[in-house]
Amino acid sequence: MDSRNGSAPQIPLDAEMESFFDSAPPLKDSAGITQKLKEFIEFNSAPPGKGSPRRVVCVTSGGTTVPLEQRCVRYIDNFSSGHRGATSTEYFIKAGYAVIFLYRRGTFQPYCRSLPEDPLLECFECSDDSSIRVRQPYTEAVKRAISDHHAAVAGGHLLKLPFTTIFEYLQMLQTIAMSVRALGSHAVFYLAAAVSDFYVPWKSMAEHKIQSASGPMDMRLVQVPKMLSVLKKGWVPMAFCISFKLETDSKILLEKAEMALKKYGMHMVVANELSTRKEEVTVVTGNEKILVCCDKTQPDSDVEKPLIELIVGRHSAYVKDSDC
Ligand code: 9Z3
Repeated sequence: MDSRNGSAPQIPLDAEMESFFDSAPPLKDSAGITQKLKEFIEFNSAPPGKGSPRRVVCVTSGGTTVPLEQRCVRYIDNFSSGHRGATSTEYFIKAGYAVIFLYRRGTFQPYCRSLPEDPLLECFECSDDSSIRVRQPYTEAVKRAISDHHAAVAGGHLLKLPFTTIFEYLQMLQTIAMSVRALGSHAVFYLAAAVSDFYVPWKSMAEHKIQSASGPMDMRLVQVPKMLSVLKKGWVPMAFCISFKLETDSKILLEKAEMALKKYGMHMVVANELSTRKEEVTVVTGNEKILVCCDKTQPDSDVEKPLIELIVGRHSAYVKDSDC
């Protein structure tokens, strides 16, 4: 276990993972993040209205970057918009969960779906008395976004933690795992972020901007250690874990998802294809393959609504089983 996580229990990492964490640049404001998590979990374990404790889900969202230089000018990125994570967060909160939203800076945010992406300023206008007004077609959408977002954040049910690089992502995921570990089966990991498979180890990375004058460049990328197994088998053995499998070739998708389920000990793997990911996914469990689709007869329907309903049902059954 990395000493940067202070009082967390000592959990052995495999050699690859250990070398990843040892060589990673220290996470900025690690103590502040740990403190925010502690307060968030305490608050949701004993809500002020004395209702029952909320279940906690960590939703990861957006893609990780792989820096090519320590003083980073260039990096490798991926396509993920963060739409899946942001939308799923809204449904988890609606279902009564407290959400730790671990998201890539600049990607989609919960409750902003119905606002214009570009430019957001489109929604507003200055009136004659120099106050700012929401323009007519957007009034309802902006009101709803503000009040839902405020209810979630100010109500203490949504904690947003941003990352950019693969180093930050894995260190933060570990910190979150250690923070929710004591919740046992009441904790859920919903790993929708598109995580880089390869990275440049910090120690072998150029410090300064790579120069082009010397012609073509050779660069060795090392495989990112498979944190799914460490997460499930080491950090949070009792948590309910859902990972995602993305492919562009439908012929190998389900086979790969089944392999991930077994290899990493996930409870569910959500299989999706790049081009149809917004319309349908297949949820792979130990003995089922469940096709989940958006309702194409409804104008604003999305696949996350039935997906989160399915997950919440399965998680409830898991909690019941674990409590017996
Ligand atoms: C997913 O498969 C997500 O569903 C998407 C969502 C990234 C496709 P968007 O952010 O897209 O809404 O634009 N996430 C996981 C992708 C991934 O990296 N999976 C790894 C793999 O396939 C396992 S952790 O090997």
